[in-house]
Amino acid sequence: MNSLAEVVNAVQSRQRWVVTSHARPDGDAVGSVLGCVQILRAMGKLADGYLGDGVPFIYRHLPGADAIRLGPIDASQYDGVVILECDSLYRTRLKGLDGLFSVSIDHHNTSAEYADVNYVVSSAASASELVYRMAKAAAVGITPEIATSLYAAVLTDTGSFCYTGTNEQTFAFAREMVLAGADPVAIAQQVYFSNPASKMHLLGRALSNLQCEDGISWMHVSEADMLASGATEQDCEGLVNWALGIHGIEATAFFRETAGCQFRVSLRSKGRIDVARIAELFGGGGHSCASGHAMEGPYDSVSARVLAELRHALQLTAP
Ligand SMILES: [Mn+2]
Repeated sequence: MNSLAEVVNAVQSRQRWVVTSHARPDGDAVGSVLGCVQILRAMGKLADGYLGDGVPFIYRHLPGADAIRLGPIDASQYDGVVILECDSLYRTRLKGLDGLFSVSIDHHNTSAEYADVNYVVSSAASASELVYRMAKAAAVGITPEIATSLYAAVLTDTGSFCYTGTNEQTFAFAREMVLAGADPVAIAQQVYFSNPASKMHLLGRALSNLQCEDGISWMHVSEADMLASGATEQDCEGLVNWALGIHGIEATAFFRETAGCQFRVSLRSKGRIDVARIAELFGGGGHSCASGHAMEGPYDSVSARVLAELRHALQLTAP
């Protein structure tokens, strides 16, 4: 892994930057990209933010969100790319990045060192904390706009400071952001109390098929559920957490049908089992407490394969 100084040097020595993150961006992806764009500009660089799937509804109020581009990228217009929160270029689902000098900043413990410069710190609770470290190392002052984006990122990536990995460092970072002008109440209201109604209708459908068994819970939404709720892909974000918040449940799986017999699987754990390892078995990845992957097959066989792995992991870690 490279040092923070090497990251700053790499940025200083090139002028025109793409800043991007993974497809189906979450709050950390959006907030870290927006903050990083502002920080690079404060370093005197040209910087443009790209997200292949655009900015989800609940993050559109963040400063600069309306200037995020969808791609494809014209590599001749840039000298490098900062990739946040990705274990490969492929995760961005953006075309045009291949030839560019690349800097990877990530906090996933499954992250590979695929870029020219790699700064991966799995102890950080959000990628935004690492973006902040870069700003400090480059002596960039944190404006209220940067603070707002980076705070929204850590707020959402820690599940409002609840998930495993949240520690005093996380609160110290959040405090810095509030001191720099982030308004925690306004940000929380925009992110958590501004859901489209379709998301709540979809949640109702998911909860109506919730199942629990010996420490594991699971639920699913079908294409028909999506249609009946008027829901979009981004309405699925976070639904998985509802099935984890049950007494005695250690891990949960959320299955979403994306097309006939194609599923997105989200896994969550309270900490006893490592769900990143399970997602990796199916070609995905993530954190020990939050991971995801894609699978093919009828729902019954897809869910049976995932639940078998969860049961196995629970047995191995039985107290
Ligand atoms: Mn993250």
